[in-house]
Amino acid sequence: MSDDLQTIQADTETALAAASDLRAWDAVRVAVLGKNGTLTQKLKELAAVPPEQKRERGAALNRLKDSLAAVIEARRTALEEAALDARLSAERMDVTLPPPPRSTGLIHPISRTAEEMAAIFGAMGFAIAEGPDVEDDWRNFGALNIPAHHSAREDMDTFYLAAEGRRPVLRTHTSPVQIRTMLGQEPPIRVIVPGRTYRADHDATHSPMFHQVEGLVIDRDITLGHLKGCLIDFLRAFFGITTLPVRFRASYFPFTEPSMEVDIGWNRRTGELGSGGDWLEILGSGMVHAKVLANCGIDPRVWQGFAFGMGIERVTMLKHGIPDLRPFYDSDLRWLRHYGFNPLAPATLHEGV
Ligand code: 2U9
Repeated sequence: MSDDLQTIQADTETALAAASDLRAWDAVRVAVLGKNGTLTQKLKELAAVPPEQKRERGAALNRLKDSLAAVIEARRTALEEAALDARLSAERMDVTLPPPPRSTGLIHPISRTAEEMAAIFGAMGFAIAEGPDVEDDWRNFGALNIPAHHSAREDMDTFYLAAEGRRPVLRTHTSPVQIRTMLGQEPPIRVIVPGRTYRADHDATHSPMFHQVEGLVIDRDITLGHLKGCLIDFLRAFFGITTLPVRFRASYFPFTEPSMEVDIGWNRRTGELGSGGDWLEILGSGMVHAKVLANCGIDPRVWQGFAFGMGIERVTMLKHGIPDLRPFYDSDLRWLRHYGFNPLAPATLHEGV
């Protein structure tokens, strides 16, 4: 091989060895085999070679072209494999590592209770319904058969918002979401409604904003027996006490008839739930009032149902022995570290709640 071709071969091999990534490799390829590459240039010059040398020179150029094309291609394959190896080892995931430390965050007890309720009622076939915090007077009161003279409608109990014509309110319960559900879909209906609610109340056991979960079941031939069975099962699952005593006590709500308050057995002196002979009120319930069904276009002679409601903070305090309501809203990390829940262990019935 002539000197000039040997130089091209040696220079190309040196440059290829120095090319550490595909960009550098491509620059070498273009510099040799590209339109103005060193070897391409030699091929172009073949036309000017005297006829007696042309054959030999042409053959040498072609051999060199083939051999350089092969080494260039081999270098590309090697660089691609190295890049893939580097990516695979950089992206390697050790599935045996422990979960992240707790400093990554904790689930607030209110969220945890709402999740647990969703798991329990979800297993019974309930869906979750949600709605806006700002409601109109009719959905919050009128449709629910809450009469004009009812104390809940007083300014001192309810936050009314200033607006032309109508009087929007911060919902005092999540019940307007059940009104929306009944207006928006045909029975049968089985929903629970978790969410923020507002009342103009502020002391050690009342906050102007608190959380409720309410439930609504509408179907043919629903009886008080369904209400009792559903709530007894729920309370025993939620508090994790299979023998939890549950008592239904006659009461009054404008939106249910008959209405019942539900008590669970506990020990007033020690605060322990499940035994002790004392009773603690835990939620309200009843058969949906025929007028409320009719207000939502549902024929009470065909469809009946039951409803219930409870305060999330209250049941959370009882379940976990939290003595004071106020720190629920203080965002104090020391409190959250004590009462918060592991975000990587979500509430499921399968693991127990
Ligand atoms: C519709 C029909 C009926 C929801 C119900 C209660 C009883 C109740 C309170 C418990 C403590 C609210 O957080 S609390 O202050 N709730 O006692 N709620 S029955 O009844 C409904 C709701 C919607 C359409």
